[in-house]
Parts: sequence; structure tokens; C-alpha cells
Amino acid sequence: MSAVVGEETRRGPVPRRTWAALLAVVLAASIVGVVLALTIRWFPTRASDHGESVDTLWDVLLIVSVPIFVLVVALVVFSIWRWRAQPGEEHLDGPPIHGDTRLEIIWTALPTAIIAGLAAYAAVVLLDIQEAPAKGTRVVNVTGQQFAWSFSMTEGGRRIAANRLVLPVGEPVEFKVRSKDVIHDFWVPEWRLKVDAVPGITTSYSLTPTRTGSYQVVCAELCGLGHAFMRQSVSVVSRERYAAWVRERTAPAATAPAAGAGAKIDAEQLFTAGNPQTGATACGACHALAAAGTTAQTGPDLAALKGWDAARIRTAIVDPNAELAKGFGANIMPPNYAQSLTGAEVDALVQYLRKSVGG
Ligand code: HEC
Ligand SMILES: [Cu+2]
Repeated sequence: MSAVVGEETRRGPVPRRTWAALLAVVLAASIVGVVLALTIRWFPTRASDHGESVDTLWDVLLIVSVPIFVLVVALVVFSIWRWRAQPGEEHLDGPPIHGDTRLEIIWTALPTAIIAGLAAYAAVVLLDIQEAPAKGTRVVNVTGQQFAWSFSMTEGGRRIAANRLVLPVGEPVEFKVRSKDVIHDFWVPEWRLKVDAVPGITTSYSLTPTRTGSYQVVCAELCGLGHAFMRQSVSVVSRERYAAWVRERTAPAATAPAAGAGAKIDAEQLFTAGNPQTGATACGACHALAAAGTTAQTGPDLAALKGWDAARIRTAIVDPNAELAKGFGANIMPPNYAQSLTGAEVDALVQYLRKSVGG
């Protein structure tokens, strides 16, 4: 029973001095931890009017939670060290634990107060963000569909549909988000807001883009095999450039065919990188093609196209569900290539594929 004798000394009450030292360590580590946490750049550049309140909320969460994390870890490590088993004690039970009402009240009330406080603060931020948009705010319809986003808006009485979103800086906009199939989530990290696109209902949020630039529209809800490729771009431009874009989009005889005829199309580039500007997802993200050096297996290896004529390949690209490759499901290949690629680009891809597979 020698172990019990050792217990008397080592397991007695912890001296005040030790508690004080532990507290000092916790305080110092908390300060270092909070400074470190606030120094890290957690998010990309802020580009909407709501960015600041979201980032401040995040900072407050860090300031509150880092010391709690440090305290819990310190107590665990201290307990492991101080009350560790000595050789020969492996089969002994620890002493029975009796309640300590004061301690129990403290460790219930304190976390409750902290959580309630943070929840109230978060609710205030959320209500502020969700404030109804002013009358006359520009509305952009956002539609998610496996695996692409499409956008539409009305300018000067005309509807503009696009696979790439263009917006003027400094003007409020309300997004009305819908889905044609499964749940997606409309997210532009730089704007800090996101909302689910849920079939059957319309969700929304409003913000004012505060910074020009090109940002990614990301689907933030796992929506199927092509989810990772469900990325498009949004360009926030000056009001003048926006007006020019609208004119170009609403002009009766679009200038697009002329531009398309003039520019040489790089089919291999289209295949491996797609065109984020128009919302055309890279084919190589899903298909293996030896000539392009891609190895993805979400879709069939396109070596299978040997012997296909141009028309059949063309249909496979613009109407993927018309004929399904054996062993592959429907609705995986994006259905929007007829819109996100020009006719000339589809032709170039068809030629490129025929040449690549030798026939
Ligand atoms: C998100 C993944 C994905 C992307 C991106 C994608 N595909 Fe597909 N593709 C598939 C799947 C899955 C199938 C098989 C089901 C079907 O036939 O629709 C397929 C089928 C095909 C077929 C028919 C092949 C066969 O053996 O029947 C062709 C041709 C094709 N894709 C070409 C392309 C081209 C060209 C692009 C780019 C413009 C592209 N795909 C982009 C997933 C994708
Ligand atoms: Cu998704």
C-alpha cells in the first residue's frame, strides 16, 4: 500500500503558488494566441459593404475562443502531469469524486453567458446584413443547376442573360437565388455572404460591391460529382464599363460574331482550362484525353470517341443527356455548353477531339 502513502503528498491540494503559475502561463499563452489569431489573414480581400461587420464578428469570436481553448488545454495538460499514475498504480482506481456545487454553478453559468452573448451579437450582425434592400435596388436572378450558374437581370426594360456576372461597383444589388435541381449555395468569398439555392423556393441577399475586380462565384454546397467545378466569375467594374457592357448585351446586332470570327480559338486551352468568363467548365476537369494530358475520371476517357463523326460529338457536348455513355449517369456533364461556348468554339472542340483520337 505504498502507493497510497505517495498519494497523500502528491495528490493533496494544489498549492496556491502552482495555481498562480498556471494562471500566468494561461494568460501569457492567451495573449500570444489572440495576437497570432488576429494577425493571420483568414479571408481574401474584402469587397462588399457587409465585409467589415462579418470580419469583426470573426475577430470577436477569435478573441473570446482562443483564451478558452488555451485554458482547457492547459488544465488538461496540467492534470495529466500532476495526477499521472506512478509505476505500480496501473490497477488502482482514482479516488471517488464528490460534487462541488460552487464550481458546477460557475462552469455552467459562465459558458451559458458567453454563448448567449455571442449569439445575441451574431443575431444583431445578421439582422443588419439581412435588412431589406431599398426600393429600386437592381435585382440579379441567380440560378444554380448541376454544375453551372446562370445569371439574368433587367436593364432599361431588356432582359440580359449571362453565364458571367458583371456588376457596377458601389451600387446595391439584390440576388434572388434559385435552383433547378438540387441544393447549391451561392458564394463569393470576397463578399463574405452566401445563401443556399434551394429547389422550389427563392432565397436572397443584398449587398453593395465596394471594390472592382474579378472574383470567383463558388458553389458551397456539395451538389454532385461536378460540384468542385461549379465555379464561375463575377466582374465588378466601374459604372462606365458596366453601362458599356449593358449596351453591348442589349444591342440588336451583337458585335460578338465579328469578334468570334476574328479571334483564333485555342481548342486545347478550352479543353484544359474552360472559360471562366463565360461559365464554360474545363472539359479536362472530368475527362481523360491523352493529347491534352488530362487524366480525370468523372466522365469517360475520350479515347472512346474514335470513329465518332463530328455531328455525334457535337451533340454529346451541347446535349449531354441525349445519349449517355455506358456506365455514367445523367446530369453530371454541364448542360450549358450550348450557351457558354460559341458555335465556333464547339466546332473547334469537335475538330480537336477528332484529331486527338485519330479519327
Ligand atoms: C462535370 C464533369 C464534366 C465536364 C466538365 C465535361 N464532361 Fe463530358 N461527360 C461527362 C460525363 C459524366 C459523361 C458521360 C455521361 C454523358 O454521356 O452525358 C460525359 C460525356 C461526354 C462525351 C460522350 C462520351 C462517350 O463516350 O459517350 C463527350 C464527347 C464529352 N463528354 C465531351 C466533353 C467536352 C468537349 C467537354 C468540355 C466542353 C466536357 N465533356 C465537359 C462529364 C463531364
Ligand atoms: Cu455544388
